[in-house]
Amino acid sequence: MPNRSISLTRYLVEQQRVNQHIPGQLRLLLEVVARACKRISLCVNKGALGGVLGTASSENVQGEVQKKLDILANEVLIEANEWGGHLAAMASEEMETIHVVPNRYPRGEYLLLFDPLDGSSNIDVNVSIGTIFSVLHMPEGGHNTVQERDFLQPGRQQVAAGYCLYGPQTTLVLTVGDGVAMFTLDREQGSFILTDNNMRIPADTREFAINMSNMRHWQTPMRRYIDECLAGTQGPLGKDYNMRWVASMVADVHRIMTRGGIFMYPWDRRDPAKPGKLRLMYEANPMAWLIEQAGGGATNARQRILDVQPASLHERTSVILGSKNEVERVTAYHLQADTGA
Ligand code: AHM
Ligand code: MG
Repeated sequence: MPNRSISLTRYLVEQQRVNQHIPGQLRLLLEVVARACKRISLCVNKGALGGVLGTASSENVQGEVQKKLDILANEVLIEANEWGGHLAAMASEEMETIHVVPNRYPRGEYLLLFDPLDGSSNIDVNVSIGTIFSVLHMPEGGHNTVQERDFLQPGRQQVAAGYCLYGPQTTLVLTVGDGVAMFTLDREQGSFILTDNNMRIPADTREFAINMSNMRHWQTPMRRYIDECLAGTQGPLGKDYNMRWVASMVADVHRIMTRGGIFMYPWDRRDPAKPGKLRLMYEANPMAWLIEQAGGGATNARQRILDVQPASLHERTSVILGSKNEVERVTAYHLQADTGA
């Protein structure tokens, strides 16, 4: 049974006492994000009764039609975070440019990036969705005015990252660089309660997650790996695989955080100019850090995601993450193909 007395607040205070790496502003930031996620969770739960389902009459910067909940979740996160004095600016999948904290509020040291409602295609069909967030420190020698280039830091420089999954339970999964902790929302108490203080991903797996309908568009090394998985005990990997695809990265990653597996959204030929579907700064980076902190691996099929130097806020990337040995295998297949080995 979980120890019901450890709330998110207590966890953060105790982490600060032991490890000294959660300064006051960062703790406030994480509590505010968690509070915003609670509000989003309530909206998600109301569904049609709250009038939150369906499409808004707008598109985001990626040219994707926005859902009402995408916009609402974005507003909840901005309103909750802009007045507390802990942030300098925010960036979101749903906003073309950065949102600098208005002059009427004090500015803090941190930058917050988020995908307010990930897995939007699942909203109206009542399947799990989530919020993903990443926290960076303002670069040293900071500028008087915050600019987009302040955000363009490689993922290894994140100071906190997490996601909140709105599923049968609402769970917040968080890292500040000292392992991964999971909190479950207790709706009666209205608080997130620690339910796993050390999530670990097994190095091996028999479960993969990929949108198989894109198979004909993949590169050869990607097809090779999936062909080998499908060949099961008869093939070179010598084991039978299971497949899952929720089409909500948060839900797919959470399954991997819980029982292992490999998640892949590779580059494909549908739109060759795009390096992938998922966004580096507020989807791939936070997930990659969480996965690494839990003992897994995360690459863009060739390079560690956390080492990629971002060139723009909404940059896309291929994503291969999860159980370490399997991620290394897929990455090695790509590198071998590149060198003609
Ligand atoms: P979104 O941020 O617009 O919701 O898109 C990201 C989602 C991921 O959660 C998920 O892994 C992927 O897109 C699903 O893509 P597809 O519909 O191609 O399977
Ligand atoms: Mg998303």
